[in-house]
Amino acid sequence: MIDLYSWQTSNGRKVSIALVEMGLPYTVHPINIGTDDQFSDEFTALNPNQRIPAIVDSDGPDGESISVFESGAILIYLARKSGYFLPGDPREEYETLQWLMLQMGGIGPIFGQVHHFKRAAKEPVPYALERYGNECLRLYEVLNKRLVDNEFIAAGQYTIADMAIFPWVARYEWQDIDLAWFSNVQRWHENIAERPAVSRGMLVPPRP
Ligand SMILES: N[C@@H](CCC(=O)N[C@@H](CS)C(=O)NCC(=O)O)C(=O)O
Repeated sequence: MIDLYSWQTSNGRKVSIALVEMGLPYTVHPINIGTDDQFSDEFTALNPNQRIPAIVDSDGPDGESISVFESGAILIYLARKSGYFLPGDPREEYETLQWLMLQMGGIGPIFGQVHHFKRAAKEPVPYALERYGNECLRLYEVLNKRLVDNEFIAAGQYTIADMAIFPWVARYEWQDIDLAWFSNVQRWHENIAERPAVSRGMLVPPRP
């Protein structure tokens, strides 16, 4: 059994989408980041970086319990455990991992800054809005070009790279992005959003 420590955010949703897609049984433990649950001693023991998501799998690779934090590492862990959504062919595997890393190192951090400066900053910071807004647009263009001839992000199939990127693109309204500007991303977004496992995973943990 897998214990999932998460909240309904883009990084949390990547992992709940993956768990549902892979059909892995799990128990969700809400970590309300609005009330600072991520700083509790219990959660800090799981993730010293004090950010959701984290998982504990009582049946790790060696049969012993294992805990994993960082959503990208968790996605790789779950894909390897289930045998789904990370291709076994090495070329396809690296193609998937490079797009996953672009999400982890680029899309997530940049879109996160856009969300912060557009929605949460105590005062408008024009330079930050321009810098992160431009980089956000550039990343949408990278995705749009990638999806011209590709139904999915990597390896010609639905993978953990799609699961990682989807919840960030799903926040396009927070970024003041009109998906019609990026027609290939729009098509991809609609396609992924229609998956029943994605709809379910997006709602984990249920809001109080
Ligand atoms: N690189 C980390 C980022 C995790 C992250 O930033 N999580 C956010 C929610 S999306 C969080 O826990 N924020 C709480 C805080 O900032 O204190 C991952 O992908 O797991």
